[in-house]
Amino acid sequence: MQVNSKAGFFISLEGIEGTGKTTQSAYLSDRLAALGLGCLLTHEPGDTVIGEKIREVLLHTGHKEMTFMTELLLYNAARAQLLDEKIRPALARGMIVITDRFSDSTVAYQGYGRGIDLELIASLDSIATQCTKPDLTLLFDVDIETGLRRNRKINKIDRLELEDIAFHTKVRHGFNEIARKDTGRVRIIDASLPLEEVQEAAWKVLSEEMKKKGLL
Ligand code: Z5A
Repeated sequence: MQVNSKAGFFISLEGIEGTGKTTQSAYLSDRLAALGLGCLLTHEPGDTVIGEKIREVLLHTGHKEMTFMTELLLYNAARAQLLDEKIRPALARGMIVITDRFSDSTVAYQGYGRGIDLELIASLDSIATQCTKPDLTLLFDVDIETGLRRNRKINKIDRLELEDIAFHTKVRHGFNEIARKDTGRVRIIDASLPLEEVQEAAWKVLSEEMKKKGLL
C-alpha cells in the first residue's frame, strides 16, 4: 500500500555527498516561499531531538566498529521519528515538504554501497515509513571526485565520507539504478554545472511537476 500525501506535496533531494542537496533544498524552499507557498524543509538523518542524537552516533568518525546492520537500523529509526514528528503532520496540513535525503539514500548507501539485501531494506523501509513515499525525487548527480572535493573545501568529513572511492562509486551507481527503475518519480539533475544553472534546472523540474498537479 502506498500512502502518498493527500493534500501536501513531498519532495526528496538525493545524491552522493557534495552534489549540492543542502544548498539546493534551501534555494527551492526560498523560491516557494517567495510565491507564498508554505514549505517544511528537513533533512536526514536528524532534524528531531532523537534524530540528531542518532545522527551523532551514525556519523561519528570514531565509531569504526559499527556493523552495517546497526547502521541500517539507525537510519530507519531516525526516519520513523522524523516522519511521525514532522513530515506526516505537515503533509496532512497540506504543506509542501522538502527533505534533504530520504529512503533512496538507504537503498544507495546501505544497499548498493554496503551490500545489504535490497529486499530486506525494502521491508524495513515499509515498516519505518509506513509506505510514505515522496511524490517527486530530484537526484543530483556529479562525479565522485568533484563531490568529495567540494566537501573537503568546507572541511566536511564524517564516518561515511571516510569510505574509499570504490564505496562511493557503488553508491552513485545505486542512485542511478533507482532513477532508472522509477522514472515516474525520480528526475536526474546534472550537478556538475555551475550553481545557478543547477538551481534553475531543479526549479524547472519542480515547478513543472507542481503545475501538472495543479499546485502552482
Ligand atoms: N546516509 C546513509 O548512509 N543512509 C541514509 O539512509 C541516509 C544518509 C539518510 C549524511 O551526511 C550521511 O549519511 C551521508 C549519507 C549517509 N554520508 N555521506 N558521506 P550529511 O547529512 O552530513 O551530508 P550529505 O547529505 O552527504 O550532504 P553534504 O555532504 O552536506 O553535501 P550536499 O548537501 O550535497 O552539498 P552542499 O552542502 O549543498 O554543498 C557542498 C559544497 O559544494 C558547498 O560549499 C557548496 O557551496 C558547494 N556547491 C554546491 N553546489 C555547487 C555547484 N553546482 N558548483 C560548485 N560548488 C557547489
